[in-house]
Amino acid sequence: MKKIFGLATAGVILLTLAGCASGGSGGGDAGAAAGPKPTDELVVGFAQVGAESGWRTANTTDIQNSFKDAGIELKFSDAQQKQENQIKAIRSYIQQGVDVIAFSPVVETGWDAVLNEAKAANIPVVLTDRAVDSQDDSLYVSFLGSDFIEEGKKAGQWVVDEYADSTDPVKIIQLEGTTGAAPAIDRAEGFADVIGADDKFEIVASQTGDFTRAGGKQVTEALLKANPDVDLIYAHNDDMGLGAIEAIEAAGLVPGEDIKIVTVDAVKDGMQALADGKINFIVECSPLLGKQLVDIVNQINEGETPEKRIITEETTFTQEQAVEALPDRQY
Ligand code: GYE
Repeated sequence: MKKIFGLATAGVILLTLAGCASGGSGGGDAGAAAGPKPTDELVVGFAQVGAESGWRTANTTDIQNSFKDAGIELKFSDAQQKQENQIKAIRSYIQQGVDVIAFSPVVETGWDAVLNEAKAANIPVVLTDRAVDSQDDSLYVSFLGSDFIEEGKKAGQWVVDEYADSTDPVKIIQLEGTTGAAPAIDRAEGFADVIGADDKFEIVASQTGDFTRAGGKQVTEALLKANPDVDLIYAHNDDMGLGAIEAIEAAGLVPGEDIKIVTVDAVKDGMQALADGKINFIVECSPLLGKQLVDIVNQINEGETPEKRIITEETTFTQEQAVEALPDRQY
């Protein structure tokens, strides 16, 4: 009985909100049809993955600052790496009738239902950082973020070059990102593609550390026991690489020498470890997506069509390059 009442109440609230949206200057298409809204009336809902890594913290800060600078209201939620929390946040943004919803999908699958709800409410959705694997690309306006396959390839290419003169087998441990997340899937794929050309490279173990430092440490501790003769660790982000450093040192070995480490991200702590010789190579993944996201929101408001795929520009760092870049590194 209570449940039925609750549902009925929710229905009334939804209807009321829908009424407001179509009656006022409106969200989504309604806004575009009526002409652009003044910037200070725009409201954007952002559903963040969590705060699992240095990258994520830098990404959150950059997005919040960029919207503040642009004078656009940003509603922000942290899903603590749980898809159900992100779905709840997106539903609440739909109910509130925001003008644009942006989110970084924690995993690739399982978004069609909620994205169809946003579409039905005429609220444009922008994907930032991570992709969804939906077949229906009308469910989002634009996808802004890195090419993770390319990042995996760059990591693989460094490994191939580093061991070019070696004929011995090269044993590799892979620390994977969050299971099912686009960067975990694609960074594994790009890396495997490149090292696969030579069968001296062998991934002896591959396990998720959930993109966290604690996860990287714990998994490395366990995997080192089973594979004491490993040559290299490929971590899908800096934080897991930093966790691996702790585990390697605790095992009485020297990170960067006894066991080489390649990571992705190039956040400050990672760059420091690279400059200190504890990491050997970092593939950059830029978390600074805020300004481009503001641009996309403005384009939508003006009734323009943003590019469907906007790829972030990024580079790579050797130990020497990290020493040079560190003093100016903002995050
Ligand atoms: O590499 C990792 C973070 O999705 C690109 O998520 C992002 C990844 C980033 O937790 O550090």
